Amino acid sequence: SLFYSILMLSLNCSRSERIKSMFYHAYNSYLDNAFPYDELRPLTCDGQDTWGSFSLTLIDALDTLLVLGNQTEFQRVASILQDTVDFDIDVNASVFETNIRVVGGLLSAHLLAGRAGMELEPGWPCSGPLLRMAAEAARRLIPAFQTPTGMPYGTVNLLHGVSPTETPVTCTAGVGTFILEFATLSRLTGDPTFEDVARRALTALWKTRSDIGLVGNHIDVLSKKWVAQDAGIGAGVDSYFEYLVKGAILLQDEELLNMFHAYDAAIQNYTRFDDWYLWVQMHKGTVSMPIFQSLEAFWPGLQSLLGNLDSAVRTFQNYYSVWRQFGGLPEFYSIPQGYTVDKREGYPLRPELIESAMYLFRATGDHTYLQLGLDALESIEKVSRTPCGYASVKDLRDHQLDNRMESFFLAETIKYLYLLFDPTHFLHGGGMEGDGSWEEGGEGGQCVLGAGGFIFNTEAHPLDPAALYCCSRHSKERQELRDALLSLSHPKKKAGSQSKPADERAGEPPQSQSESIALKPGEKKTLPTLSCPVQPFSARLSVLGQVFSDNS
Ligand code: DMJ
Repeated sequence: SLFYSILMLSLNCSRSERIKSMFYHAYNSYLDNAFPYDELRPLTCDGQDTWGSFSLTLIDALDTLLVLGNQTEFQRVASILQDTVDFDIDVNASVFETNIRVVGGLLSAHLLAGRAGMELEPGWPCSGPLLRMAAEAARRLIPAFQTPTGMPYGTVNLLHGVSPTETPVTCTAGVGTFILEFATLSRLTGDPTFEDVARRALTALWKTRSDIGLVGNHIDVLSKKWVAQDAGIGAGVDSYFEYLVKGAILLQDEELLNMFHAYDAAIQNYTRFDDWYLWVQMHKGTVSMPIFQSLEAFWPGLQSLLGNLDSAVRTFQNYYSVWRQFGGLPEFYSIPQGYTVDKREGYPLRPELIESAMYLFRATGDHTYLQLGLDALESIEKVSRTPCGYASVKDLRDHQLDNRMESFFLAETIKYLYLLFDPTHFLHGGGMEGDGSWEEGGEGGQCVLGAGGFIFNTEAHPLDPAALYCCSRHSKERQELRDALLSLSHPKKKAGSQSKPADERAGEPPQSQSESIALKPGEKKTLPTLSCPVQPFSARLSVLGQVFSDNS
């Protein structure tokens, strides 16, 4: 009824205001006490560098400012970042984290700059200062991909490239979580390098799947040997699957979707029990860890993007029951025991369950998902709020806190919460629905932007498929013109014949051998230690006293 709709609208409005005030409490505190460090320390009220030295929280939070409607602060911060952030630094950075948070954050800010009322240079969205910054950051990551397999190292020095002592062992997500940002870069700028390396890594990873169609958790990027052989959908793997689905949607790429479907069939067959997903040995399919990890809570949302609503809804219910038990999602939850796992009782303010709630509410309209949003709002306020921000929960059983507020709290958790309660937000897409659903861009306003919805990268940074299409079209037209002119001056040279598609190059040596840090004859091999963007997987496995290593 009309009364009910008005009531819901006003309730959602007051929730939106509460979420905004949460954001500003944390954001202002970061600016006042932690900037230019990467993160705020909410208990000691100061800052620290964590994933590099790039004022990470500010980059990660930039597009959230616009999501909350704050154009002026978006403009101010965008120009501060242009003036202050320098990637020419002697810092060892995670290739994965720098990509999803820094490259992803800058790309989405670039794509939203028009809506933020920024002065746009001619040619936007195919050029612009934030796009150049994103490309600069990504260029610093490229040396990591120069391995014989094309799979990247986990860490790269932004100034010197990959250290000769760097471990070649990285996690699956660290290999397969680039296609969204790198293809966006390539298609906006016309430089194919980024998309090529991301595709080469994806192809190489695909070829390493086991006979039963599963991938493990950590791989040696030089030898292609699986070092940790647990297959599942959580830590170390999660966003690989996410990027196959979202890459397929963003790029209209059937090959990526087919890869996902093949994995999904094996995942459903071997790892799903009562709509929970367990960890299994990648070659045998036998259960290795009957555990739910909080990172896995993105899965129902991903399934809903594919239209698999029934199973998504049931899995969400399982995960929501864990949230209700603890007022948050513990990092690990033992399914048979129905309880947290030793040393993994924390909740570092992660977004995944809220993210799934947002997708499922959009898909079903069921108010269960709003209820989860309310629960999250209440418990984060009650347990995590400090005078100086919001603190990660060290232990959900006694509400001890950690002196850490990860940048994804402002980039993802708050953003998804806000979007959950604002179903007509322009980021939900849907043509005429919502305020400012689309805008004009490109040279001479020839592109319609935003009308096809947005795809969120794994750090909740929205990317616009229409911008990719628009800029590819322009660069194709320019290329055709160049080729036509070239063929007039060099009639024999066949235009466009110089580069092979990335998948045909899979398995070939890296293009730039001089920059490769692959072992050369006579060089000493360092023992592989595990390297993962989240936490060493060995540590998590040792919780159960089970480490699967390949001795064959
Ligand atoms: C974020 O950095 C990303 O969502 C990533 O995919 C997983 N970990 C955090 C949030 O939990």
